[in-house]
Amino acid sequence: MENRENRVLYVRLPCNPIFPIGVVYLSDHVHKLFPDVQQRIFDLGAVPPLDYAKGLDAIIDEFQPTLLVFSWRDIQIYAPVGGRGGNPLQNAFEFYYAKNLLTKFRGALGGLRLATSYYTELSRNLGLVKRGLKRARKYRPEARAVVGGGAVSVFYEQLGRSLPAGTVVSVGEGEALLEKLIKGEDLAQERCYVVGETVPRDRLIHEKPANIEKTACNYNYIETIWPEFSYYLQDMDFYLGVQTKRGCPHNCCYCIYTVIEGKQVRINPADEVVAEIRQLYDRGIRNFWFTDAQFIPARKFIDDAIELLQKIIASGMTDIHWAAYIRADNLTPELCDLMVKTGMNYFEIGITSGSQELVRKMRMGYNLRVVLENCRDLKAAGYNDLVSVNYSFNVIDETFETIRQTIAYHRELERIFGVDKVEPAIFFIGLQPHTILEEYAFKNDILKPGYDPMSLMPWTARKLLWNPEPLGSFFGQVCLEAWQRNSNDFGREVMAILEEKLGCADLEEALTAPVEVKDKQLAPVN
Ligand code: B12
Ligand code: SF4
Repeated sequence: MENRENRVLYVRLPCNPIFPIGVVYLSDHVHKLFPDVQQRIFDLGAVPPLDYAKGLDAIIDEFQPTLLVFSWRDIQIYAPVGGRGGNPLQNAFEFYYAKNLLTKFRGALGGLRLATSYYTELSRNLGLVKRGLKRARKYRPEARAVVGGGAVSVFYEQLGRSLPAGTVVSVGEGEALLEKLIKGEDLAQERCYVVGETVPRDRLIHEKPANIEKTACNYNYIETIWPEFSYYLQDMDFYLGVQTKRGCPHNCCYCIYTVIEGKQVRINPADEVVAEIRQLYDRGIRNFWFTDAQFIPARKFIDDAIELLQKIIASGMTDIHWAAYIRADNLTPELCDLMVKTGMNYFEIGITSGSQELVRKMRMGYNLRVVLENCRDLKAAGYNDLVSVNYSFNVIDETFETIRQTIAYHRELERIFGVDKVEPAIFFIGLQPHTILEEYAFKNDILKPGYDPMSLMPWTARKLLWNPEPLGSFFGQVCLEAWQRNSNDFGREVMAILEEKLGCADLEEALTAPVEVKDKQLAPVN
């Protein structure tokens, strides 16, 4: 029997203004099961930094929660774009690779600024959890804190060390865990541990998430527990999150999504997804981000994507736009047509490399030839908007030849969509725990088990920001030159410099992976 005294406060910890879909879904789920439980959402993503503590105190004084659900979205900030503490990649590269001492010094200063802001954010968020719990206990001595969200799922082992005893640390989806917390049931079977009482089980993150069928989020209810909801309705350029499925069956060597969400794909029923979009549409929203790890994770989910898009058309919501991560190897002409008709106007493909040989070595399961064919279909269907192609150089076995192949591949994508429509997003992999790449780093003595994946100390960060020698310094120089030439068009500059230095392979070479007797590098870990 549920404890009717439960008062649940969801605190989304500070974050760039991305719609807090995680806490919205959790509170919706709890409400559907326990309509009498009082709930409230408080989103620090919509609060100016100076007001974090004051705002948190005020909501706790007013609401007096018994359960504080802290949602922490992101921690890791290695990105090629301006992050919260500056451009992290540029600072790191200037520090590691600049030959000019002044630039190196600038990089060191930037890196220091970045590290300071990173550690400040970390301790500030941990401080908010402690502060919130302490204050809530003034009113309700039995109050409890539970932390979860993307950042916690990735760094659950490390974060527990700095949280108050008794805090529940959750991995992955939180629906089933909150259900048990509200019922006061034993948590032993859940993907979580309790600080100071239990330790995370070995391979906890690899455990399967609960199989819960998702229904349309009830936004009529959500707006009653979240007065600041309208903040996200004001900016019409904003993409609001809607989830259409969970899970990814692939094994890409650097990716942790497949572990967080699990390999089993769980489809949210199309009618429910459309009903959810409808509620937001009726509130004026026209831009949606399908927050799935992959919108079409494999060919066998093409029919589900088709069904959803057909139902969107049938619903009459013809003036919407949407974006998503798309595995472009899983498209058909019919699906392409529907994507264009339903208003897809941005997508990201994470092929990582334009060399089929490397794509295979990274265990990504992509056939690059098929990706090109499907992109041609998409263009033929009338797609004229942006595509962001994510490349990460130097993940494994990169050579000048494979770089030339990536350039050939990229130029072909430009021929298909138009130079101005294809945005090369150059990432360097930030090594994440529990990935096949981490295993590889252990086996090759690049990292030692027990390293701190959250460390931004230069000696660790240099390894986590994956750019190993012998090509590391070469890429370092190329990137520095690209920032110097035009930091606003970094990706295209990197491609141009690489082509100037190395030339471009024949496309056919890029698409053909020589058969190897065995992939020596990466052993699967699961
Ligand atoms: C879609 C997505 C994006 C989209 C978001 C679009 C949008 N408008 O919403 C885009 C492309 C913009 C994006 C950008 C970035 N992202 Co992103 N993104 C994702 C992705 C794939 C899904 C997130 C999502 O919305 N899921 C659906 C919702 C419903 O799930 P959820 O919010 O996670 O909530 C569930 C659980 O986490 C849990 N939960 C949440 N809170 C709590 C709290 C408690 C107490 C409990 C018990 C449970 C719980 O229950 C919820 C419901 O099941 C995840 C990876 C993944 N598969 O999870 C990465 C992920 C969240 N992103 C991540 C990062 C780092 C970023 C960037 C910062 C990357 C960068 N360096 O630039 C940027 C910038 C974001 C920003 N804040 O500015 C990281 C965060 C962890 C980390 N490494 O620090 C993740 C986990 C990927 C990863 N493994 O690295 N992202
Ligand atoms: S397809 Fe995407 S989400 Fe799935 S494992 Fe690969 S990188 Fe991760």
